[in-house]
Amino acid sequence: MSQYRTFTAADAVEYARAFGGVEDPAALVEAQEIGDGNLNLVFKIFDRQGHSRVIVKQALPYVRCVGESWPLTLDRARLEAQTLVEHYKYCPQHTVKVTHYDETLAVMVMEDLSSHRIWRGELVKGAYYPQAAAQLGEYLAQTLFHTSDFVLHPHKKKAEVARFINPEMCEITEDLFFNDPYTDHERNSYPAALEPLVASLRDDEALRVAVAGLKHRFFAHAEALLHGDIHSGSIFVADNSLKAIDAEFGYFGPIGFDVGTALGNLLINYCGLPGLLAPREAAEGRERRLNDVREVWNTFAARFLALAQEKTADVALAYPGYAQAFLRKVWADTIGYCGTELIRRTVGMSHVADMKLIKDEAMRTECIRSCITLGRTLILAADHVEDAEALLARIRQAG
Ligand code: SR1
Ligand code: MG
Repeated sequence: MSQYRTFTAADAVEYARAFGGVEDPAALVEAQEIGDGNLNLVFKIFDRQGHSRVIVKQALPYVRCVGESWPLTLDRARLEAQTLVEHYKYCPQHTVKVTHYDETLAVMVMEDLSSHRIWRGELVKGAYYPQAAAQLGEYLAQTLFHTSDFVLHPHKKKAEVARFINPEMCEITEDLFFNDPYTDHERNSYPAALEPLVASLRDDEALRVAVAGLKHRFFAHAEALLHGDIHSGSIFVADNSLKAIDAEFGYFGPIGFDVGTALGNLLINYCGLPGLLAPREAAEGRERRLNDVREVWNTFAARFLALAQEKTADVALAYPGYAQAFLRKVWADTIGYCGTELIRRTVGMSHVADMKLIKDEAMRTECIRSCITLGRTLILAADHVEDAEALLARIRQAG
C-alpha cells in the first residue's frame, strides 16, 4: 500500500488483516471508528465473534475537531509511533504497544485496550483507581529518565533530539498553552461572566513574565523525550493497570512539562468535581485527587532519583547531590506547567469533560473560575513551593 488516503472502515479492516499481526487475519471482519480526540481517526477492529482485536489509528491531514481549515502535518503519526516505541522500551507495563507503522499512510497498528477505560471518563464519574497515580509516576520516571542526559551518551542524545524534532505539534502547544489564554484570541472560549478574571490574566505582569519563562523553557530545554500531551484522556486505566497512549506531541523538552500536564489534569478534575457529583462524593473525590497529586510527584521523584543513583552514565551528572538539585528545578517547572494546563483548558480552545459535563451553568462557571484562579496561583508560586505537602496546602488555601 502506498499514497496517503483517508481510511474507510473497510480499509481499516483490510489493513488490520495485512498488518495486524493476528494469527487468523481472515477472522477480522468489522471496524468501528471510535476516535473522540481532537486529531485522528481511530478504528477498533473486530473478529467474527464481536471481540475487538487490534486498533488501527490514522492521522488526518488536518485538525479533526476544527476541520480542513486547520491543516496539520501527517508526520505526527511517525512521531507518535516513534515516541510510543521508545517509551515502551523503558516502561512496557505502562505504554501501549505499537506493532506496526506506515509513514506514507500515517497509520499505526496498536494493541487493543478494550479491557481498559479512558481515565478522564472514570474521573468525571467519580470512579477511583487507587494504583493509577503511582503507576503514572512510575511511567513518567522511567520514560523521562531513560531518554535524558543522565543516561544517554551525548552523541546518541543529540541524534535522538534530531529524530524527534516536532515543530508543527510543538507550535500548537506553544500557541494554546502560552499565547492564546493571555491574549484576546478568537480561539479562546470561556463564560462571559468570567471576562473580568480573564482580562486580569492579560494585565498581570508577574504572571506574563512567568508564562514567558515557561514557554522559553518549552522552546529550549531538551531534557528528555516527552509524551507531550499526557492528560487524563491520553491514559487508559483498569484495575491495577495504566497505559499511556496518544503521543503525537512527543519531542525533547522540559521534564516538568509532562509531569505538570499530568498533575494539571488531576487538578482540573479536582476543580470540576463539585459540579459533577453530589456534595459528599465530590468532597471525597477531591481528597482522592489531592492524594493522587502527591502520589504522582512522590513516586516520580523517588523513582527518578533511584534510577539516577543506579544508572547515571555522565561523570559530572553523577556527582552526589546533582540529581536532587535537578529535581528541585523539575519541581518548580512542574508547578508552573501544571498552572498553564489549568488555564489553557478553561480559557483557551481545548476544553475537557471535567468542566463540559457540568450541567448547571452557574456551577460550571464557578468551577471554571476556581480552575483559572488556581492556575494563576500555581504559576506565580512555582518557585516557592517546598514539596508536595506544601503544594496541597496551597491548593486547599486557593479554595
Ligand atoms: C488543536 S489540538 C488541541 C489539543 O488537543 C490535543 O489533545 C492537545 O491537548 C492539543 O493541545
Ligand atoms: Mg491526543
